[in-house]
Amino acid sequence: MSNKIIYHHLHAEYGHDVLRSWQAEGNISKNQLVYPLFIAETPTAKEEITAMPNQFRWGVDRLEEALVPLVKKGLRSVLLFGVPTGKKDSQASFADAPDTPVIKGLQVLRKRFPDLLLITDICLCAYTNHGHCALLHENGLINNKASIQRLADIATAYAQAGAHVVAPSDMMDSRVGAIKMALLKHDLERTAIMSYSAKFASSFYGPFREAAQSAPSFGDRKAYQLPPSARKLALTAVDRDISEGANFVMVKPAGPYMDIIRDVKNRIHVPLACYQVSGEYAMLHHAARAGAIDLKTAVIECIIGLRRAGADIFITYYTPELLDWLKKYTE
Ligand code: PB1
Repeated sequence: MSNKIIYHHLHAEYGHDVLRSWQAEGNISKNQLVYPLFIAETPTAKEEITAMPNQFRWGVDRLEEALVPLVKKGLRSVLLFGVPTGKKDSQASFADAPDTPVIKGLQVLRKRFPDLLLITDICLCAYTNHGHCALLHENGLINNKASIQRLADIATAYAQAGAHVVAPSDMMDSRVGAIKMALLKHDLERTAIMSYSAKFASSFYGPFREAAQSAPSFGDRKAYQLPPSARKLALTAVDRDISEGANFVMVKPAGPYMDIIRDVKNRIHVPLACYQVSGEYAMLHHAARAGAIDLKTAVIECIIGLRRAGADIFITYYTPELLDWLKKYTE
């Protein structure tokens, strides 16, 4: 053993919980949590989502029941997904119909929870009869031009119904610019855009597709969601969306893409969201059920990791639990 004195004793730097909080890469507050919420077409519905235990599709008449306990615990933001039952066609017509679940939900939530930030997912997949996130040409290929016009119409309708933020998750080229122009045309410049910019063709969306009944009826989404191997392409997509007017950008999924989160964070000057998707949610849930992990410590560790990677906003189905757990997350 050399007689050299070790001057830097790391244990001294994190032996107390306050010291550990000093070491934390940024704090995590309840304001940074966004809870994805499924709105069913039947007003009185409360439908269990088999693939996502403890998650439900809620009818607009039961949104108060769903959200009062969470708002009391400090929930500040929800991300709304409509789940239409039968009304699907080639133009995604029901997406912005006056009685579509998201518009009805926005009207209820704006009145009942005036302080809640309302974000709406903007996509076509739940409303098209083929389940793709785009309108298609006769030959089945993506009709990008028609798709972004349709997405802009839907975003405008949701903004007019009370959405504070519209979040295009479709991955069509130039949809952010199209939505931005439409919002400005309708004097909706106060509506923010959160773009799902770096969204990958992931295997972790399965439970969501059951929840939202939005799986593609043929093929897959590799033609418009980023390849999991694409690191540079993610940055190009983020640059493009910010240049077209995105106020916030997102990396999705979250856990398997923490390098992308860090790459993007180092590059941009707008808040960065990450989406801990349905497959990540289910994986943690079932691992805990199997006794492989402790759910609370594992979920908190994942969120701390996403914060360390650079995320500022956490879209997670574990929001209800984290509203309780966040008190002492740096232990
Ligand atoms: O939790 C999740 O899995 C989110 C799925 C996500 C919702 N924006 C999309 C992924 C997909 O099904 O391809 C839906 C696409 N608009």
